[in-house]
Amino acid sequence: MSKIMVVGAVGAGKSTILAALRGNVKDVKKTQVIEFGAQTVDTPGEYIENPRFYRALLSTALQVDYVLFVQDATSDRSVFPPGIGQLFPGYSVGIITKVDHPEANVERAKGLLHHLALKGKGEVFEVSALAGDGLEELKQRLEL
Ligand SMILES: Nc1nc2c(ncn2[C@@H]2O[C@H](COP(=O)(O)OP(=O)(O)OP(=O)(O)O)[C@@H](O)[C@H]2O)c(=O)[nH]1
Ligand SMILES: [Mg+2]
Repeated sequence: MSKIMVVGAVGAGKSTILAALRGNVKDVKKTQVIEFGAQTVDTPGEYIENPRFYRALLSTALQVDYVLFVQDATSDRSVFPPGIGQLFPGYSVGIITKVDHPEANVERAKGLLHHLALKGKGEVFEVSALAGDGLEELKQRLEL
């Protein structure tokens, strides 16, 4: 069993992905603090959006096997600085979420993740936490 941590913009869908991996997406609330679960670490979007909090994210990442960089497919904005994938300890994986959304643009999201320089094989998964697309594959890949 592995441990995963999610980072990404405010409202990107990080908590909803974790809830979907647990099997229940009801009542997902805005994340206020770093939340430690048995196999998961959820982080508030504000932490990656404000360099002042990078240190907290980096030290927390020491405790996990996989860091999931979450990009909202409906957003044309990246909150990740170039090369950040290499800065984080642990294996990094890109996640494009909300692929079910009518305004989703998966190719644009792929482009936005490109400059992170993800570690390892640079794997990117396309998921919908609400519709369920790609979740089973992600679960298997992350050994959850
Ligand atoms: N259509 C669609 N909406 C989604 C999906 N995942 C999340 N959302 C919506 O996006 C909004 C934000 O989701 P959260 O999971 O709370 O986002 P977050 O990244 O945890 O945000 P912070 O806790 O503020 O950092 C919610 O209204 C979700 O219902 C998805 O796969 N598809
Ligand atoms: Mg959250």
